[in-house]
Amino acid sequence: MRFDILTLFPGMFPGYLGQSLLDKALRRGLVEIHIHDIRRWSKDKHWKVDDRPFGGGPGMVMRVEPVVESVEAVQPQGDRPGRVVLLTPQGRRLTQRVVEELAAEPRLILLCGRYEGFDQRVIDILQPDEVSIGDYVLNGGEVAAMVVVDAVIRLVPGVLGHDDSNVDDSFSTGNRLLECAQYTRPREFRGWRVPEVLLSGNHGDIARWRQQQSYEKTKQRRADLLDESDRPDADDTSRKDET
Ligand code: 6GU
Repeated sequence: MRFDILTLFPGMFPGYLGQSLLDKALRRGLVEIHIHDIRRWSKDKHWKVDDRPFGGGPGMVMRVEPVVESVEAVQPQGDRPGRVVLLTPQGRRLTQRVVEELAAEPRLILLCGRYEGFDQRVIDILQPDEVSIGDYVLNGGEVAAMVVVDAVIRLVPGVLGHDDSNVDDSFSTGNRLLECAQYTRPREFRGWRVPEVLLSGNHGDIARWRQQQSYEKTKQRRADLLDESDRPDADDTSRKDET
């Protein structure tokens, strides 16, 4: 899968790209990431890409020409134009469902904004998929783009150790419940013991206990994620009850 990231701050990415899972995916050729500095497409002698808003008001607006021209220059660099995703707090909210949708694309062009946003004509011309990572304000789309890459690459076949390890992730199509508590050695620390059932070797009991724990935690913290079929005793044969 190929990502192209268009940004005014290309220096923010190398540290992130070197992190272990991503670094390995890049080295194995499963994922390709190209970073592009939007300023390269500025016609201004100071490489300016923003300007004051018509009608007045605080802040600066990203100009239409360098942004549109940067996307149009980058698109032919791959075998396919790719889906253009614009990171903005005005976008649809990123959820695991949206992540799954984006992971199905062979190429994503992630456009990071700064300042007070883009000239509206950027959106009118490019018709991007506008995505927000949540209801809070970031200084720019760069961190949001890293979030998108991070969530999407986990779904690229071969990136994770074994191919199933994302099916059970919280919020994924295979499991919309929160993860249950996990334990490893030692069996006891400062009097805090690992639940007996996990040491029992009884896989049926363990699976039921985990399902129950996931359900209880989700009910307490995120009841909005639950529906009737999520009850651990619900009569359904979907994979979450088999595990
Ligand atoms: Cl994608 N950009 C900015 N600037 N702020 C955000 C965001 C994006 N998503 C949530 N807040």
